[in-house]
Amino acid sequence: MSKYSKYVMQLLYQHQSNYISGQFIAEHLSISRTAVKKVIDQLKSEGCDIESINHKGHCLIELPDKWYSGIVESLIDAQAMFNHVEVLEQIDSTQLLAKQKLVGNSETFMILSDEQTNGKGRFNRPWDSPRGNGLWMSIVLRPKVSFEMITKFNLFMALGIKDTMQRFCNDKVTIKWPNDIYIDGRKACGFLTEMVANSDGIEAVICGIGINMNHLPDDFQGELQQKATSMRIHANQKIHRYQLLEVLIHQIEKRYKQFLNQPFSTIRKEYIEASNIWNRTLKFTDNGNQFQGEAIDIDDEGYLIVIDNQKEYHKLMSADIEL
Ligand code: BT5
Repeated sequence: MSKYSKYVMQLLYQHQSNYISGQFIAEHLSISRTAVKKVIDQLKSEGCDIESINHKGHCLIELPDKWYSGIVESLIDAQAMFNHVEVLEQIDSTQLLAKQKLVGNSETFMILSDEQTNGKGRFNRPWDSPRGNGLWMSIVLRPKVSFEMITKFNLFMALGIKDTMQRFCNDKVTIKWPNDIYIDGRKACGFLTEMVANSDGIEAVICGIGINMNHLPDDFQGELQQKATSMRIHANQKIHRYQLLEVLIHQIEKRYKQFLNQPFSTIRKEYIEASNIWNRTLKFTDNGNQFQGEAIDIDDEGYLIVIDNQKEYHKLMSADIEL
């Protein structure tokens, strides 16, 4: 990709639905009109819907269905939450890259990739992240809090992600404590929060979010055919990735501010109402210990209170739950 393609895309996006001339772009970027034409041709060959009319210029007719840093940066700039953003076509895992990139600096940032070849869930489980259909992203934040707060962070993020997805879906979007977002009994999103901490507190929080955005039922393979779903299936239309990203970043920012300033108790009721684990027998795995029981509450600290089949109480900070 030409080094100017980012800036040409940025200009086209900023003037979206208007025509901008090759001359205008050339002057803006201090490059020749021939160079501009080359970049525009390249973007078109990648599938971008750009209309070029003689004496009028170029117009981005529709936002592309692929991440472009020129557009993502314009969206993120407006939010001012991250120092920088990285947009990739392919990576093993945005989460692994984020963990490498946070070392030796104190920056906040976001990494998005069209595809992950080795996406990871919790406990190193695989996360299916094919090209085109998903939002695969990791964010790095630097809250000045103690490391016990990481669980609270995860609870706030869950509501932000759930609210974002609900904005686009007709069916009810719910949280499966602590790390999944469900629609109609199937998993549509998984997220995980990791951290780098020392005795003074947290150095960085790394939150990886995988949202099945535009899969059709046949796009899921193997066990996922029975277990997974996507936003599109419950929106009855294709999801515009940049609209989704914009709402998601806005929600993350809102919930992050809440996390920094409010105790979990202020969102506890909202979280309980958004959860799909109540009034049913569940299978729990907590540190290798398996039992069946019923979740009865989430307390003010964010612990899940469970009563097992032997009528014993458990207070869980994190666990695997099978619905
Ligand atoms: C999660 O783990 O649900 C957290 C997933 C986080 C993925 C994001 S994508 C961006 C960032 N980069 C990464 O490498 N990771 C993060 P867990 O609760 O362990 O769930 C994993 C299980 O979900 C797998 O064992 C499968 O059963 C199922 N699964 C895998 N891919 C899926 C998908 N695309 N949709 C629904 N379920 C999936």
